[in-house]
Amino acid sequence: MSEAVQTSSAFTPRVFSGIQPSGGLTLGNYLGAMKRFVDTQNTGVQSIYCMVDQHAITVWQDPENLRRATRELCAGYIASGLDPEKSILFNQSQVPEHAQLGWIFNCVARMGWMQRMTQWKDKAGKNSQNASLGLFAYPALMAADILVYHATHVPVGEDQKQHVELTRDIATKFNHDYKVDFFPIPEPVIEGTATRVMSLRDGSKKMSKSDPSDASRINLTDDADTIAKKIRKAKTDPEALPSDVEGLEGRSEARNLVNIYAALSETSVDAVLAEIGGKQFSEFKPLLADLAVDKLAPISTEMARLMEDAAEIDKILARGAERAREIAAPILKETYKIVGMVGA
Ligand code: AQP
Repeated sequence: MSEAVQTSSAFTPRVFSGIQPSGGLTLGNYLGAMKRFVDTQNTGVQSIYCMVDQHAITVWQDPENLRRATRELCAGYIASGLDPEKSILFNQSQVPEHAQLGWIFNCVARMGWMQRMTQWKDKAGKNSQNASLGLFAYPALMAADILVYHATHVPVGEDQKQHVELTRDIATKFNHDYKVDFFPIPEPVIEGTATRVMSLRDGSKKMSKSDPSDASRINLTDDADTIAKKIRKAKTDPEALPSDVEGLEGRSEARNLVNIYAALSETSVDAVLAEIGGKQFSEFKPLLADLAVDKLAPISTEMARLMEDAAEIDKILARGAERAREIAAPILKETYKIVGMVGA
């Protein structure tokens, strides 16, 4: 078991995380989440990975696209190295305990807590009156996603840290209000050099599947030429690359490309800078493009192969949902008893 998932709490270590099937997967999802899920799975700790389709519909999703994106995400998980026998892979809507516990957490979480969520502010923007109620309540459902498994560790990118902190607040308030020690207080696991992969067009913005500019991101389904072209066109500055980390200060685009290189080659930023310090971007970008193609092409080829058999993917998801329910159902039942719901 890695150091990151060791715990001193009374709860058995268990990892939960999810990704929204809200469009194509990006290099940000891969480095910030999927690659790390695979590393965690390989430590042997019980790992549960979800395609959070109920989160995805908090903003409009075309039904056919949602179906396809859910299967594609499942294919992406497997192509990245998740083994559906070792890890539990399923889509959220097929385990109703998430939404059931989510309702209880809607009654535990406070309006003020939700209003402070930066993702709500960013996504709802100035038009919050027109945003869905689901988008506002999203973090309470995310708390249920985690706590319905008594998960103790949540590997996420930097952008999800605040939501995991809210999950901790909800678990603490529930335990306090009902005078129980029922829910664990889960830890966000945010580690590595790529916890926040930035847009290739703007080093101050997160790389995101919903960014209107396709040039801002590398999609896991991009072919080698597209990857090379996007990296070639990535925004940079006119200076040569520095030889130490201090030299990246104030150079967000340069930092981003170096971080991506370090994460893909599984080495430190220091080691990368020792190798490439002094080079111009015109020399560094082809190295990065070759590395990205090398690492991502096998994933994209395997995803395409898996996508040819939708029935097989659906079978994997259905089996995963069954296994997930075996854990979630007794925890929800116990929650209902604690809350005082007759019949539980
Ligand atoms: N750019 C990123 N860098 C590092 N980690 C990232 N993650 C997403 N983008 C980056 C991590 O991927 C996991 C799943 O995220 P998600 O797809 O469920 O939601 P998101 O964070 O809102 O991702 P997107 O791409 O920005 O989706 P849209 O555009 O639909 O909102 C999380 O662990 C996240 O941290």
